[in-house]
Amino acid sequence: MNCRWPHPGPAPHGLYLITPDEADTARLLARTAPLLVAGAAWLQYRNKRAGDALRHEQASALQELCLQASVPLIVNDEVRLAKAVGAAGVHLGEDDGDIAAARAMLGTDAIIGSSCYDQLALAEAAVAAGADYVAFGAFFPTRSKSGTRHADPRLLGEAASLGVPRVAIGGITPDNARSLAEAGADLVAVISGVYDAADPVAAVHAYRRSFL
Ligand code: TZP
Ligand code: MG
Repeated sequence: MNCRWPHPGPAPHGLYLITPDEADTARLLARTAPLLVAGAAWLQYRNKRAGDALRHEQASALQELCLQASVPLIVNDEVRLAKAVGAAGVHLGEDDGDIAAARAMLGTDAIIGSSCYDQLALAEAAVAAGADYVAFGAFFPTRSKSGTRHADPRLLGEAASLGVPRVAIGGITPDNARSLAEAGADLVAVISGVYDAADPVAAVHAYRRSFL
C-alpha cells in the first residue's frame, strides 16, 4: 500500500476482530481478552442487539481491555459512544452520520473508518472527507448481517491508490482470507470466523498467517 497512515505506529494489517452480539458483558470480555493477546490488530465493538446502557457498559469495559493490550478499539455506528468511552475511533456506515462531523467530535487522532460496500466511488468520497480506512464487503456469504451487497475482490486492488488501509469483510474464514490479502486487503474484519471457531485463539493465528 502506498500508505499515508496518519496515526502513530505502522499502518495496520492482519485481523480486524469484530465482537458478536453478546449480551453478557463478563462473557464478552472473557471471550475477547485472549484474542487480543493472540494478535488481533484492531477490535471493533459491535452489538446490534444491546440497548444504550448495555452498549455503554460493554464499550467502556472493552476500552479498558484494549488499553491493557495496546489494541485500538473502534466503536461501530456511534460517534457519541466512541467519544464517551475514549475509544480510538469509530466505524461509520452509510446511515451513521458523516465523516466530517465525526472528525469534529473526535479530533485528529481518531481513527475513522467508512463502509463502502461494493463501490469504489464511496471509498473515494470517504477518503476525500477524511476517512482513515475504507471497508468493502461482503466478499462471501455471511450469517452475521442481513442484506449485504456482494463485493468483488478486484475492488481491493482498485482502491490501492487511495492510500489508506483497505478492510475486507463478510464471510471471511482462515481458508479464504489469503485470497483477499493477495487481492490487496490490509485487514480482514471477522466476527464468526473467530468467535464461532472451535478454537478462537488458533483462528486468530490462522488469520494472521494469511498476511505473511
Ligand atoms: N458487514 C458486512 S458483512 C458483516 C458486516 C458487519 C458481517 C461480518 O461477519 P462475519 O461473521 O465475519 O461474516
Ligand atoms: Mg453502521
